[in-house]
Order: sequence, then C-alpha cells, then structure tokens
Amino acid sequence: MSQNKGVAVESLWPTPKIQRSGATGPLLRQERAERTREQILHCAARIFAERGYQQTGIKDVADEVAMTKGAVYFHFPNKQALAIAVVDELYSRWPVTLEAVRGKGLSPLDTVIEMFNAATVAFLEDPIMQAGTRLQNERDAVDVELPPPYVDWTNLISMLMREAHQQGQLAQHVDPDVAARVAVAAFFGAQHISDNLNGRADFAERWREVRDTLFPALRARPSLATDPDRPVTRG
Ligand code: LUB
Repeated sequence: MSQNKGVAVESLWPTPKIQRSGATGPLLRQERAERTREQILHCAARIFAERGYQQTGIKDVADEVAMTKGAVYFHFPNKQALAIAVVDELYSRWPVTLEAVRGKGLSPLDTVIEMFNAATVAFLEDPIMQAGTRLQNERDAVDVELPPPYVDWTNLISMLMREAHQQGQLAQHVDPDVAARVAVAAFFGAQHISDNLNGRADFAERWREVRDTLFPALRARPSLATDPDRPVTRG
C-alpha cells in the first residue's frame, strides 16, 4: 500500500462487465461461458506477465485456471488468440476509465494526471496491464500482429491537452500535441526503467517525480491580474 502513496489508490480500473440477466437456461449458460472466458484470460495474463509469450503454453494457462486444455481451447483456439485478447482487453478499458475520471469533473490537465495515476495503479496491480505491456514489449517475438502500442494513449492525452489548451490551462509556448507526446514518453519511459531496474517497486515514486516536474512546466501561470486566489496586498 505504501508503494502507492500519493497516487490515487481508489481503483478507476473498470471491472469487467458480465451481463446480469437473472434468467435461467441459455442466458445463464452464456453468462457462465463469459465468466469462464474471463477467468481464462486473467490467468493467461498472469502467466504472460510472469514468463513472457514464448515461455507460456496453453497447458500452463489451463493449469493456472484449473481447467483442461480442451476447456481453454473452447474459448481460445491458440496462444496467439489469447495474446490478442489480453491486449484488446487492455486497450478497451481506457475509454471506460476516462469516463470514470470525467465523472470527477476535473480540469482537462488534472484529468490527464488522473489518467496517468490510474495507469500507475494498473501497472502495479493489474495482470492485464502487466501482461499487455510485456506482450507489446516482446511484440517481435509474438507470432501474431498486435495493435500498435502507445497510439491510443497518445491520442487520448492529445485530446485532453487540446482541451486544456482551449481552456487556457497550458503555458503559451506549449503545443498540446507535443505536450501529449512528451507526457506519454515520460510516463511510459519511467515505467519501463522502473520495471527493468526494480520490478516496478519504485514506480509510484518515479511517476510522482515525472508528474511534479513536468506538469508545472506545462501549466499556464495564473495571471496576477485575474487570479481570484491572489492574496490582496498593497503595492
Ligand atoms: C503499453 C499500455 C501498457 C505498451 O498503450 C499501450 O500501448 C501500453 C497501456 O495501454 O504498455 C508498452 C510497449
């Protein structure tokens, strides 16, 4: 827990949705199948995160989820399909997280920070995130094409930075698309270094440093003339 000090620990990470029908029969069976698929995916993520793509076999996944290989194959025809499903699952969550963060009514720049906070927690706690990252880092060794990394994140942060720009939140010299690329590079770079050197043990700390160094430099200084919080002083 102390690892996450200063980072929003409350999880904005969406919990996978399973449709609740309350019905019996085919719907219930479908629900159960969906839940099984999810369990397999999560166990696969844990193994991929731990061992990497090449060292993971369907048998390992089946053992981890305590099912037969046949049960795993019923949901995922091969290892490639599992890898793609993990990465797709990862990317499909960010818009949901953004919606949850939007619900807090923060400014665009603080929304950016909160999205990175959420990603930090996910890096530390979520096997889908840890596996997705590892698979993407090993993408040359993965014998199936994965979606390009970083693109969704860069677009998402660019959109928010442009909003920040429109609302006068960015310093004058700051180009919102450049700010997005720099922020994404700094965040994922810090993560990569922390992962390689310390197994992410210091990642929350490293992210706080990035955050507290980068964002004050991007932010417009409140104008002395218009800042409502400006202390009333003479002269
Ligand atoms: C990366 C994550 C986590 C790629 O968006 C992305 O591409 C990524 C989160 O969505 O890792 C790492 C090569």
